[in-house]
Amino acid sequence: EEIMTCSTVEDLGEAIRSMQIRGSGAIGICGAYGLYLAALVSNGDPEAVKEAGVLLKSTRPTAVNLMKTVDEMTAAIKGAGQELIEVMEAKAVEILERQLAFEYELGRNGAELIEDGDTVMTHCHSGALGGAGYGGRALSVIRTAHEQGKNIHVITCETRPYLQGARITAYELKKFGIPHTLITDNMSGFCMSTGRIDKVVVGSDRVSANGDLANKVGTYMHALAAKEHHIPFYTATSSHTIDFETPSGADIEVEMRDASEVTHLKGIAIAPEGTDALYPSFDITPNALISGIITEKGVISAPYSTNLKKVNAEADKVSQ
Ligand code: RUB
Repeated sequence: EEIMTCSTVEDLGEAIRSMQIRGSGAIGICGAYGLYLAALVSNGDPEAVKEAGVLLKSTRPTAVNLMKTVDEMTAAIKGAGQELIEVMEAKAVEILERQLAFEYELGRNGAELIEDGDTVMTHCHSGALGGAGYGGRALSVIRTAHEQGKNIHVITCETRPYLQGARITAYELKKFGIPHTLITDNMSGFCMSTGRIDKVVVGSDRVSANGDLANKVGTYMHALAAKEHHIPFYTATSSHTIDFETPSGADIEVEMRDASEVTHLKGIAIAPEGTDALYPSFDITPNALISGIITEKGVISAPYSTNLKKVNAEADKVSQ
């Protein structure tokens, strides 16, 4: 495993932009530690820390955790005085520890939905490297069910064009010793229609106030197929990823990435030169297709507008 070093906030921003660090949980943690890094390299200059927050927030627009952790760190600048470096360090550690605790809790809540013998499909990578600890969000549910002794099998989707499902999810499933099968994204309908999938659990980059879900592009298509085949479709998230400022999925900004990431694979052209291509990095799954939203506070079911608010009322401070 290669270790990458980011010595400046610019390095970190570039690492996020270029997908060296990705997944909503991981980039949220980068928001926190990025501001701590800015405090260190500027020798405790509050303006430099605020600027670092603006830079980091601009790297990827869809995942809300990054916005929230930067805001939380920025709010802590006020009143820090001479102790800015220490305050930033303590806050970043608090945010990381909270995220790990939430991942663990939501994993336990979600695992209750998984039965012995289930085959669970997931998309992209919502896993250990993402959340840094117990298993990210979707993988936390899967890993907890596996560790409870349930005999489960995972179908991981390749996730074109960045192949997170093949490169990272399959790697982590192997590491955790969880039996799995890799499919390309266009095989989920076949697998569902032939009884090969019992449940779908995906991560989330943002859940709007009405329960619409922004997650890696392809998620919507899997949710549609799951609905048609009466297969429960869950997102594993946390109260921090629920964005009450955003009324519905239509209001979520979907990051559009460079089309060359579709026309080229590791620098090799896979389409004729000049081919027009599109790369929406995420898509929106309407709440009607979601069977439940798994959080550290429990599994939330429809009607989401009402039930998510109840969770918010309980989450008196932002959580991850
Ligand atoms: C990653 C993605 C993941 C969510 C949740 O997209 O869509 O499903 O971020 O991940 P990208 P986690 O690779 O473009 O960042 O549960 O690890 O936060």
